[in-house]
Amino acid sequence: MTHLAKQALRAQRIETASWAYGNSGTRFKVFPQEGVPRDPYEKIADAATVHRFTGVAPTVALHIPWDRVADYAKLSDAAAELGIALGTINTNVFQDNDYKLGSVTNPDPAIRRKAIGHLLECVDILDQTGSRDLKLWFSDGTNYPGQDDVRVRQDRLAQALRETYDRLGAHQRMLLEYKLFEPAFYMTDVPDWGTAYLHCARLGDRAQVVIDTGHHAPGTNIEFIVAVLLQAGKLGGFDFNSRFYADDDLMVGAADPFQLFRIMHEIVLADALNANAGIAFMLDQCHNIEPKIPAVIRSVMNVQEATAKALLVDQPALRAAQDSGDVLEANAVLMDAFHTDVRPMLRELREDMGLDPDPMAAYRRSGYFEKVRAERADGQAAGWGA
Ligand code: PSV
Ligand code: MN
Ligand code: MN
Repeated sequence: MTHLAKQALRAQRIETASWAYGNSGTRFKVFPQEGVPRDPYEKIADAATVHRFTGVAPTVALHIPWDRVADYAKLSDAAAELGIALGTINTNVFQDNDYKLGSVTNPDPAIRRKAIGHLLECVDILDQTGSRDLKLWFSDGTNYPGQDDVRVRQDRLAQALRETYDRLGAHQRMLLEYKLFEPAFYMTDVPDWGTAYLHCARLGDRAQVVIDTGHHAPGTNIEFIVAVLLQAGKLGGFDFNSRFYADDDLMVGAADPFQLFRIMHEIVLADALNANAGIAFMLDQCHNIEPKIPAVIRSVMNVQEATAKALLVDQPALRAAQDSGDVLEANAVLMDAFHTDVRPMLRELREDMGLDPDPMAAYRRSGYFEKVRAERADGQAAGWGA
């Protein structure tokens, strides 16, 4: 591996999600786990543990109100003491009885006002945590044809986004996430990258699109969306996870490592890996049956492996094959990189970084799980929605 590729991997940053450390499940059942954090401070401690063993996950995203605390500056200080920082602030306008017919697109102006109030409150939180990004995902939509007017709802959405965007500070960004369906089953108000792009384009430079890899129809060419948004300067970041069927929120790289490689190849081609490019590489996952901290470590490693392979693509050879119309050679150049076993290189890199080459084994040996299992035996575990 070239020196430059190693440098890029060393500088890579992956943000973990606070909710990945808490209990989660499907609508059928949440299987509680031992040692799960009881509050945002303990979630941060778990995120710091992932960073300690991987060296590339120095920020953790919060979800409000799941991570509501009285003093965000204090939470930020606690994170700093553990060697990490608070990252993206995720809004939540999908878990209140008032939002049955939508939040910012609800037909009732009082409910729209309440939802916008939450978005603005989250910008206040950005100010306190020093975070850069506000991430918006709306469950808004309709279940039945005729239930509401599509264009009127788009106007309501645009107004809410405008008011929130105008409240952002100069160094803050708004990241708009789309999702094909669920919980709305007929029509979702932000169902695809085109709709998200349209709203962001109208708002201005600091509004960008987030690609959650689990939010597309089967067979969607996600790397194409990545390429197009990158070219338009409108890709703000990723919510990484894997899907077999719908929005499964499984570990990234578990279902389709080739897809993850193809996505990272587009990122590398556009030189968008480094922090200056402003792409947030976040995990949005739930570990329902597997132990949570090792699952997050595994996910971080999966992103690193896909990235390393993307960095190995022989770009001059690829370009030459493309330019000469050599279909098979172009494909072979890409596949050679994908089939390379990059794990030995990543072990070397970790050693260079002063880390254990095997983060999973190092975590297991550390005794962290046994420690928190004992410490957190009393009290209510934090969960999805808690
Ligand atoms: C919605 O499915 C989503 O992907 C959004 O990012 C939410 O904030 C998150 O899941 C909650 O887990
Ligand atoms: Mn997401
Ligand atoms: Mn999702």
